[in-house]
Amino acid sequence: MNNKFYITTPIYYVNEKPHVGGAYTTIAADVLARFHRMKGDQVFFLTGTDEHGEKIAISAEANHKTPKEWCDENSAKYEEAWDVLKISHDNFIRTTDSKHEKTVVKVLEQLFKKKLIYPGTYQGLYCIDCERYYTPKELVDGKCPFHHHDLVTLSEDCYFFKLSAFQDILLKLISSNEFLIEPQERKNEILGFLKSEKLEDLAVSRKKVKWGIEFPFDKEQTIYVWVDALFNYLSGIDWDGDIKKLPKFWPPEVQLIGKDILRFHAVMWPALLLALELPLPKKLFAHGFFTVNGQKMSKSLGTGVNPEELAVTFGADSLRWLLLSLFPFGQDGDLSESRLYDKYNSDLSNGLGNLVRRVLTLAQDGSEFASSKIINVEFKEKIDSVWQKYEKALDGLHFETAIAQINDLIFFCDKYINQEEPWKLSKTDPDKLKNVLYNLLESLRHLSCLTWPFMPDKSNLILESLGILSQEHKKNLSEIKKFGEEKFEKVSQGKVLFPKIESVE
Ligand code: ME8
Repeated sequence: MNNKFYITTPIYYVNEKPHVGGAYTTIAADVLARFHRMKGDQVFFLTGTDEHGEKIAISAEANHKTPKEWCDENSAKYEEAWDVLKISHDNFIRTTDSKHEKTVVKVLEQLFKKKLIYPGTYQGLYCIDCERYYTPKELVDGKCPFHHHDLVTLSEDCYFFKLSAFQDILLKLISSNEFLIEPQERKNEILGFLKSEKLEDLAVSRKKVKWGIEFPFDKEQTIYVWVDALFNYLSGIDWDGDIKKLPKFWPPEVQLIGKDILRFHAVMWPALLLALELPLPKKLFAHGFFTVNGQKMSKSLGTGVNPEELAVTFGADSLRWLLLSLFPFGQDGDLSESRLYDKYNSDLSNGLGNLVRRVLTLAQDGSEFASSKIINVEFKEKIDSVWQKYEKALDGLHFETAIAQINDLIFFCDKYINQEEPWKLSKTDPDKLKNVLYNLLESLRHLSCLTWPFMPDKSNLILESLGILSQEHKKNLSEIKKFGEEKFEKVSQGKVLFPKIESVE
């Protein structure tokens, strides 16, 4: 039976250009989506753009565009960037899609009927860049903790959602892991927050903000952009707002986010779902933040790195590998250019690329060992153990550990070649040569499958050189993982997979 696997990324703020932070989350989600497709699961992978709010209207005006034109233009840039990065999403949701807007309105109508939304007046400190109010406690030196500028005091009539009613149930569901938050530090952070502060009701409408979905029972107001945005996770799988007709893919197996938007996803979002009596996502995983060359990456200050430029330097496949290999996924880290170059040369050019070239050069004519069947037991055991650790790592979202397993197998193969010295065997022991090469070719096949979720095109190039591209893609994972049953009748050299790149510094 195929398992269903629904995975989401945040929807990216359309006022910004695609940045390497968003690329990081989306590549990670894509690797998981591809890994689950390889396992035979029924995957739905959702990403998209977040398109309402005052800041967007202001930028549109400054660019002499209507807000919708501005959103169309910028949203297309995300789609193009995700194309370059080989993101295999099943839907790209935009919060200006009319289907999405209708779903959000229906949600609010139902919450109103349930008396979980009521009118009132809100006064607070508002950050226009975050599109949210802050409590005085949350400020850093009296300023926005993210944008470091002063906040404006706003007072307005609005509608509130009874968020406070969900404090105890959230505490219970999070502590018991029924709503799983990972890594542990992030779970502790949310539990600490829920234990120490009383949840305030949430203002879910804005009078001041004109570029938004019209509030259903008060045409003077628009729906708070975060409530609008969060429901993309349901409208993106075709939910029309009817709580009796849930889409097949709900709830998600994993929602991936960066730690900056943890509270929205760990408190506001599950509370809204509980209010509608809908099942909660199974797992929320918040990854770390990275600095770039030791500097804080700031999207609003325009110091974000353009992922498409990095893809030109390293190639999209390699960039996907490099971004996920630099530091453990849940932790913070630095994305220094020199480390990217070093890692490219060590893992890819000198590692995988060099091994593939070595083996294919030695193998020249595949027909000789196509059906050679003397399997090296040590090899078989190594490959079994690599697959086991690799799968465990990806199930736990430890991308760097899965990559380390692949590197370990490359090292193992290189060592085997150095020990067996196959270039000498053609004269001394041609039968042994066939077996040595068979084991190596079979290992290359495994390596190409292990790298497939990370580097789909490079993986296909290896399979093509091995002459087994189309048949390999027809296999399920348990067939892929077998050792010694493949035949290699049409081995060819192929091109250099990872040409050396010199740092420009
Ligand atoms: O927050 N390091 O969108 P967004 C790692 N629209 N990840 C980073 C990063 C960095 N330096 N900078 C950004 C929004 N990210 C909302 C989401 S969801 C219903 C609405 C990643 O475009 C991180 O995953 O400002 C962050 O959560 C995401 O980009 C979205 O940023």
